[in-house]
Amino acid sequence: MEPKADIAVIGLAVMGQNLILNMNDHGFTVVAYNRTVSKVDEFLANEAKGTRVLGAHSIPEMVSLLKRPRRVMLMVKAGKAVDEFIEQLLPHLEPGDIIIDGGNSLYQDTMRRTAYVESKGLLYIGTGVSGGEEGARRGPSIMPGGSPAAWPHVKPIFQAIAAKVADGSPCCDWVGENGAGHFVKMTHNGIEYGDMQLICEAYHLMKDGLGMTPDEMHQVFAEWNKGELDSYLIEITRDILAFKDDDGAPLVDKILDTAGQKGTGKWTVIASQEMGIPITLIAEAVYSRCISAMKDERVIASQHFSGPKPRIAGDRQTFINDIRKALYASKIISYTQGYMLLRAAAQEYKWNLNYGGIALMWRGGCIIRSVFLGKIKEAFDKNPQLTSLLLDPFFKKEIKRCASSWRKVVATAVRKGIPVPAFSTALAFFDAFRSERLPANLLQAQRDYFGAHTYERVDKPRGQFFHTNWTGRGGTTSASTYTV
Ligand code: NBP
Repeated sequence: MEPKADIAVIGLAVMGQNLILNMNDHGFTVVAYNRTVSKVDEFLANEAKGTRVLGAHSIPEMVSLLKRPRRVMLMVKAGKAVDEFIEQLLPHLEPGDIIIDGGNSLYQDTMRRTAYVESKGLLYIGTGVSGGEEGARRGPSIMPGGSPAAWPHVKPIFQAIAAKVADGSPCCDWVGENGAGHFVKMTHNGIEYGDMQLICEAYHLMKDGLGMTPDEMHQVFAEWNKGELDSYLIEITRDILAFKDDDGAPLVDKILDTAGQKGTGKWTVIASQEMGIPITLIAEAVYSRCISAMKDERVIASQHFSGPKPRIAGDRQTFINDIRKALYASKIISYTQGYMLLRAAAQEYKWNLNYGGIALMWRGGCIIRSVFLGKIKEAFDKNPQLTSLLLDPFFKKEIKRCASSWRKVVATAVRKGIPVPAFSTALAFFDAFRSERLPANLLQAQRDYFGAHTYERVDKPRGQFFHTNWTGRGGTTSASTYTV
């Protein structure tokens, strides 16, 4: 019998199953396989019943059902499982066949795997898939990178199943070589951490500062979702705030205030540290989850320290508008920082990233989808060489429009003892970024004082380094000048 399947998907958890059904809806024949093989039959008998989906009970059977070049997509837990499946697949595949990893793999792993699989004559794709269960089923955002020669073979399937924006463009395009797709997905997840933290800080200010109920905040988020903040995360926050438990009380009030994390936010911050890019907002978002998880310690500390009364005086609606503008301005900073990281990675790894194309991929289907990303796409369409989003005329105008509200919200939160780490780090970044002169002259003097690390002078050309014998006891030898 002629092999007839277009693609195999390994991994029948929530993402794999829904992607398979999505591919099936778009006319592709998919073979399903899973480490625990009984899940294949369960899937065929339930979710995939009445579809064209085929089941395989072994890797050789799965491969025998595939058209050439064979396309095998892994939707399994990131890490060891991916390496193990690659090893199991290689003996059964041929040069030109394609292994695709659609999980949340670390981009350095994808770089290593691309080189390894290519060394065996095969092609490799590491792709970000965002949108959770609903996205996988109805249209995710897909961010593929890896072996460029694999892309034409995968493009028709990926672009068919991806989310589409209003003009029909798919939220999926080629990102770049080796780990580029997973790097972009990781940065997306980092930005998602930041967006979520900003919303939580707005909620905290309204709840404790303005004494608002979940129903009242539901109305505010419903309103915000009609304007510049229109996005999936604002929309789900609106719905969460209206959701009632069985007893009719708001469910959100009964959820323990400890946040979990699976690592992609942390990876983004590690990458930013390695590349020297100040991703301060995402870092605060990650640390905010960490401090939330220290519940027992917080409970003890709360018995030792009291703070100012949180209630904020003045016109409530005016302050709600200020919070909206503070959130919006902080979000602009977060995306500015995220794009700085993408630019640094592109330079480091020689990826030719299409920044507007990335905004388009994030515009629909994924968790950070928003109207705002359309504006980022416009900014890069107008100027593909844009070095900072803040310098785009639209975002420059928006930041200026929001600045006084942003300062008022951060200052009020500090006075009232309500933590707003993401709002305030965004403002601090903005103030530092717009400063022609920072106090690093003193810092460099300190470094030279204790470690002979040298300094440059304002009255001499850049690149000339000086050392001063500050105490009269030191010598004239300086340390070498390098930056890590
Ligand atoms: P999980 O991340 O829960 O992974 C479940 C799958 O991994 C099952 O097929 C399981 O097989 C397999 N697996 C595990 Br666990 N350990 C394995 C091992 N050592 N060897 C072989 N297979 C192993 O599923 P998911 O939530 O559908 O996510 C799949 C991938 O997509 C992950 O990388 C995830 O980070 C990423 N992702 C998830 C989401 C989301 O919203 N859930 C969104 C975007 C991306 P078994 O049935 O035999 O245990």
